[in-house]
Amino acid sequence: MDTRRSFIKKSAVLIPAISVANSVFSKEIMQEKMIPVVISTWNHGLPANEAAWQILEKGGWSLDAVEAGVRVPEADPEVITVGYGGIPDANGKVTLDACIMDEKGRAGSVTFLESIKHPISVARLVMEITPHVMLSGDGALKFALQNGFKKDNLLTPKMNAEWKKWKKEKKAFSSKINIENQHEDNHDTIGMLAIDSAGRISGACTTSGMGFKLHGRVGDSPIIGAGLFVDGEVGGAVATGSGELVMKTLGSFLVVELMRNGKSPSEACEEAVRRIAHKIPDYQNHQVGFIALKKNGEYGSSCIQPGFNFALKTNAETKLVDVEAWMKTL
Ligand code: SD4
Repeated sequence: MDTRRSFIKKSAVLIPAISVANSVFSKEIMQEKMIPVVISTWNHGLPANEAAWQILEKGGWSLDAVEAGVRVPEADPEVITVGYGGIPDANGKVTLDACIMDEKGRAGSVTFLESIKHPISVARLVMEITPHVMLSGDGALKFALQNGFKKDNLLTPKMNAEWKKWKKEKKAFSSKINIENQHEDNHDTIGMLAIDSAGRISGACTTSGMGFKLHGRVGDSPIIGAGLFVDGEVGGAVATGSGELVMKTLGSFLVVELMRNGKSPSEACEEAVRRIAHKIPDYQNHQVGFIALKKNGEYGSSCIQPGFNFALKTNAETKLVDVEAWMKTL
């Protein structure tokens, strides 16, 4: 079901080495090497980054890139945690959350949206043609249909069978997720951050959320400041994992604010993980991963448990980076 853990385990090298960062020359080298850049959560980020890169390499806008990027797993029925083919909720409905944000701080979001394959594009339209940030449920669906989106059945036969099995077994709801060796395969949002060659940063986040969640549950992913935050003067961050923990600590906003105050992306992500551990008593039963990108192209990540990784693409490299778990450093 999930090939993420089959990737080699190694510590992330999160900060590209720049030895003479103060000279004009080195700044030029840095720009050339580190921008454009795209990072995204989990191994489904690899094909998503490729789609984003097609726009970035032509000098396109990072907003177009992140939208195009996350549409890849949204449309892929094999990715069971995003869009079409996502794990349904307790009522057997696939309900989707997504949001998008650009370098000017413009933001759009949809929550609890059914029957639309590309919630990220609806979120972008909310941002572009309404005075609002967030539309939810039926209202979001009506808005999408009025604006030319078409209805699809997002529940694949495979996921319908999984749901029936889940119902029959009457398994107690579990929010344990993304944890190596105890994996329930029920989360794995894609969050993506990109900086284009003009230095503009954008982010997108889209998910079917926690598998077999209560009907109506909305996670962190469509909440600006929780699942995603971008500040064009600083950088951006996205979260994945147990949304409830991220919402209670406003994780992505926190990461960006820490970077504003001088922390590196890795330090900022680690501090946000530490905040969760400090505030939430049963954090050991959960996974949360953050990825962050600074305006200069520097990137970083941290997570609670082993098993989290993110995909990176720059002019120089394309790779999947395994992230060292914060709990392992204790
Ligand atoms: C949620 N944060 O709905 C999302 C799920 C997720 O990796 O990110 N999974 O809580």
